[in-house]
Amino acid sequence: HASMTSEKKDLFTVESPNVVYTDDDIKSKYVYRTTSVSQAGNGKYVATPKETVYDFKVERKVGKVGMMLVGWGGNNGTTVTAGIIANKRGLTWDTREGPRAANYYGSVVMASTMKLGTEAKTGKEINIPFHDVLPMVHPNDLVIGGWDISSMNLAQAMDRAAVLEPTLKNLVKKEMAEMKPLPSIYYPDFIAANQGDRANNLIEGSKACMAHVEKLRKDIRDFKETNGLDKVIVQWTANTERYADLIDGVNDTADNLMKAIENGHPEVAPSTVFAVACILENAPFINGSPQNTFVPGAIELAEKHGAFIGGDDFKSGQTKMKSALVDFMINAGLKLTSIASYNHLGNNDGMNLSSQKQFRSKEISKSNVVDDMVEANNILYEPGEHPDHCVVIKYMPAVGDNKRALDEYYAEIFMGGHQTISLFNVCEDSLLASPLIIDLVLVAEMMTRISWKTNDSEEYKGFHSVLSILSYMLKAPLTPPGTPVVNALAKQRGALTNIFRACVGLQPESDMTLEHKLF
Ligand code: NAI
Ligand code: DG6
Repeated sequence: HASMTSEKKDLFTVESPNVVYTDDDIKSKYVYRTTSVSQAGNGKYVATPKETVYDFKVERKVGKVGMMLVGWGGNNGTTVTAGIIANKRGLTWDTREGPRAANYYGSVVMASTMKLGTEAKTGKEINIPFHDVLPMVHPNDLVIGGWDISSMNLAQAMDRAAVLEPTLKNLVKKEMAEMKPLPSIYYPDFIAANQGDRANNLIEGSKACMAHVEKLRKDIRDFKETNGLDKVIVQWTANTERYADLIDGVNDTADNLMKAIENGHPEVAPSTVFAVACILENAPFINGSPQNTFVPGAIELAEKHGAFIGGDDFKSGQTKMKSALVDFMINAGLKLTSIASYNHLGNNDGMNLSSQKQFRSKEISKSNVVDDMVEANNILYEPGEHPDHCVVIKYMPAVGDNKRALDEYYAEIFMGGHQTISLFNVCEDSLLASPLIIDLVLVAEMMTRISWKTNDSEEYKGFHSVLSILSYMLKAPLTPPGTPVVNALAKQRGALTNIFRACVGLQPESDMTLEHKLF
């Protein structure tokens, strides 16, 4: 159950000569074991075990953390805010099914556990909350703010979203009415024309310019100062934009992107302007929508400044299921031949996506999510062969936030037989997305306090600017340029949990359980 208080002591310590605790840090020496493969002349592979020793350092002081949402007055923004307030205050409310209490269900960090190890005496598995593996910020302690092109205060916006029970809304209404989104930048060409009516809270100007970058930077600094924050994490949970055209000389390099902003080039999206402002302000920026916010120039800018970025597009229901189910099917040796993915929804996101260019951004992020699993199995698939994959989204106002998703997975099985798996998934979209927003902030914040070095270097440094460790929460994971994208859900979770374990000098969870098999 959710705890109202965020204060707690370490749940465990690691007893090892490779792990040192000081008041400020946890330092670990970690042997990273991989397998290096080369192909011999005869076409055979040679696999060589490889060991690299890394030193990790985790800052133990969490500090005071702010979360700023772009699109704060939307369904996700209002739902996650109300959810955090409800958890902070330990609220319970009546529903037609009886009382309900605030929780963080759906958050990997707050509501899932990780195996710490095996109890010496009993051989019993000991599992601990994910949140206890490293010293992480508690969502109840986040200071929340943000921007929206709509001026509604958060209480009105929560009513407009029509996601939460009235009994719960009544309990948080007063606090939320005090919360007002900052004016934002609005370049009408990037989101659907049907959004125009709500755009009444705007910073002047309808294309990118340095004044916009500077204003957003100032907003972040002011928020930090007013609330006495140590750091701010910014997340785009605003409308899905259309893709920006990739143009040489405009958004291909960091310098060109900055020049394009100075010159007011019309192909620079609002989300990219936010990304640039955050990079320059060294505030981690995560894109929860599918558009190509991180044009090559934005990635290069982040690398230059050593600023953290992550994206793209929250992976909440249909796609999360897909990246788990396809992982299972292909790894079970079943030849998936087609996926038909249909959904309809009636919230403002659905209305925006009813416009072709914005739908296209979502179609791209929803379509590439099985590529790595297909490519990895050269028994089932010839090079270049791919299952048919069709994505349809329809706007159906009546169902509101209660998205309906229907999927048919069609596979070839033993001896030319067929298997059809049909899924029907119904739930409030924003109640799945809100915990992801929390996880993304918590993990991104954690990454600002982890550094590493190799044996032969003196200086610790941060992880790469592109935080691919966030992949589990995202449909189209952004990875450092030239590095592979992993979509398989189990592998994504493995990366997240095992990197956290490595930071306290623990081996990856191998699931071999030899202790129960060899005696
Ligand atoms: P929403 O339409 O309710 O909220 C978006 C908010 O962004 C609106 O309040 C709008 O006024 C505001 N906005 C638009 N342009 C803006 C700008 N330039 N600056 C500041 N605010 C701006 O949508 P919802 O349901 O909250 O979803 C938000 C985003 O998250 C969408 O792009 C959606 O595709 C994406 N997403 C949602 C998921 C879910 O399960 N709810 C999952 C995956 C992605
Ligand atoms: C229609 O599909 C609306 C979208 O914003 C999705 O609800 C959202 O991207 C979540 O998608 P998924 O595939 O993770 O459920």
